[in-house]
Amino acid sequence: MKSVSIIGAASGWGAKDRRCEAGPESLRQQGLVPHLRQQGVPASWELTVRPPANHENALTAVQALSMTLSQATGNAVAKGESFAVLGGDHSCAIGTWSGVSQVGGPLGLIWIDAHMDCHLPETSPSGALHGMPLACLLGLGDPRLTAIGGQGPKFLPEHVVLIGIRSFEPEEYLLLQQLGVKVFFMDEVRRRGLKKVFQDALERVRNRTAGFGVSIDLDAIDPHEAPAVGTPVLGGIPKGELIALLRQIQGEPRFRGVEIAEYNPFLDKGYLTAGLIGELLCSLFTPQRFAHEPYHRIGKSVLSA
Ligand code: HAR
Ligand code: MN
Ligand code: MN
Ligand code: MN
Repeated sequence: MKSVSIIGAASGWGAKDRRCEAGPESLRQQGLVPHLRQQGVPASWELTVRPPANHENALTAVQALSMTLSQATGNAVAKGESFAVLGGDHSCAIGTWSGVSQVGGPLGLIWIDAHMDCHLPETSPSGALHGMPLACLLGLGDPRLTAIGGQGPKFLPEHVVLIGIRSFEPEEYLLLQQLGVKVFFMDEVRRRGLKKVFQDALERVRNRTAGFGVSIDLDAIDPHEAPAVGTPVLGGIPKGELIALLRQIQGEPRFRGVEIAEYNPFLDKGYLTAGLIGELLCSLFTPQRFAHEPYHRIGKSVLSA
């Protein structure tokens, strides 16, 4: 099985609450890698990327981080490894997928989020960059961000699917509709069940693509089960359902990697969200012959120090 390269994206410059920048280091100190290895996942912590100390503003911070991050994911995929990018706020998606898109053929993307993250700077109510990464990846937004990993869109609209959406502004939905990107709202997930929606999503991202990835914003999951996020929205996806479905991706030869964003350790309840991140990674990467055990913290929490 492919080895899994873990890449921390330690930045909160795309969010209002910047403390999610502590996410990757917190997960590392809580023993995520030994846990994954115990579960049979050949994971290693490749590197943690950070914005340079001397950037001018949030945009140049995200730009610099995205450039380094795109090289890291591009390298992992070029070496034939799987990857897991751990945020940090969700603007890390610009770097993650711009890097992957440089390696071989059109790419599909399943975007699991409470939000659409498809604002332009002109339409964003907050100005926060974690509300814009999907637009950037579709080729729209600040040219300093859309140029990362080469000019132009990194995905064709028909190869992108959103799941779990329940908080958005009309402008970003209009943009997705104009582009022809499929959105599975939380209402539909509840009505038809995540299993059917997920099947539809997989079909789209596998259809005429060379590979596909999954971007998970933790706020897609119900905040009772994933409290450690900066912008929680009630009525999310039950974590058990998502874990069960991610297991299906395991055998997919064209699955490239995953991104899990928005973990803010200062907002966690005990290890609820940290544990969930371990579970999500195991569901994607644990070989089927291993029993799937709950996450036990091995290291020390940065928070209890
Ligand atoms: N749509 C809102 C904005 O752009 C809220 C974005 C919230 N951020 C996220 N994105 N966590 O998934 O300001
Ligand atoms: Mn979100
Ligand atoms: Mn998001
Ligand atoms: Mn596990």
